[in-house]
Amino acid sequence: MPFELTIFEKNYSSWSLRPWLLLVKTGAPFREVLLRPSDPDFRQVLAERSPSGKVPVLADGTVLVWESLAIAEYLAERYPAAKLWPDAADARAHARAISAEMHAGLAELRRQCPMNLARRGPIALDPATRRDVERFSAIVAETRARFGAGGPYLFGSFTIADAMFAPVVTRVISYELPVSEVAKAYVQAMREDAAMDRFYREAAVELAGQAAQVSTATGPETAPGVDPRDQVPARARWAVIFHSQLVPSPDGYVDAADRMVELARAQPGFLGIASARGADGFGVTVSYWDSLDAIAAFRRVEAHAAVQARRADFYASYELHVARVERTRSFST
Ligand SMILES: N[C@@H](CCC(=O)N[C@@H](CS)C(=O)NCC(=O)O)C(=O)O
Repeated sequence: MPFELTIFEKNYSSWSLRPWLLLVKTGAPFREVLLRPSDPDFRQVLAERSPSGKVPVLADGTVLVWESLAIAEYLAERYPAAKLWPDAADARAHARAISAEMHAGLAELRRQCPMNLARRGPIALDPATRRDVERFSAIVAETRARFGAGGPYLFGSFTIADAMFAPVVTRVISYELPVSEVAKAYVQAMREDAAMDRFYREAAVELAGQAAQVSTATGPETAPGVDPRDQVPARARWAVIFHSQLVPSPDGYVDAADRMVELARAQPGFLGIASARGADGFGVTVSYWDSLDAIAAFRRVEAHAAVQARRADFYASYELHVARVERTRSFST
């Protein structure tokens, strides 16, 4: 029976990327179960498939493995020939240390730069995020110098450590993060990896498929931070409608708006966003959520409150409405 790997949408799910890459590297046949937060029975299916209520989850017959590092260890044991850990004991210890550090750390980088494969463009980094980016460069430099001879990956050939850092690699690309030259070369090698490239391509296909089922707001100009490929899922249940008039040349607004969209995307229960703003500074943003709780939780996010505290710097006026989505229709050519 082939493995079954339960994951979320590839464009956004950093945790899904890691075991997916490793499964591809083993060459083992596997069936992918893709869950979308916009599916009506999403919570129920997730609860049935995952003891922790999170993805990824690997099912091997009756054996169920959740947590990405545990899945990686399981695959390394099942497929010794794939050499998912380095052979030498010192390299293996180092690989385990940096993999665990990644699994438990680099939190600010993960928070400020959520994975979004379709995104391109820099943002203003918080000091703590900058430190995480520097730590990434340092890890790559040390690991490549000590163990990297023999190939372009951290330990020469592809290992679990590369899979663990793969989502950081995508963030370096998406947010054009300032990394060292050695780290840049590593990021490029990872992006060119055949399995990684397949993940990017499949993510793009999934996004395009979503776009085909949705209705899209149009306007003279896309608001800052909103990726035009982020579309509104057909089964959204709650909408937050925000219309606003900007003050002339609001200082820092573009970064703040960009940040809000990234934060929203990282929230459980976020389904999509559509936004447009005219040259006169009047704009409408509609975000879609799976519950009122999700909207309330987003309101409580600290960074959100920080932007609200600056609202007089950005807005001459705004109105915000929370509405239930009763029906959705879509059209696309
Ligand atoms: N430590 C876990 C983290 C898994 C995780 O946070 N997964 C996210 C998706 S990328 C999730 O399932 N979130 C669902 C939720 O929080 O409702 C691992 O290594 O697998």
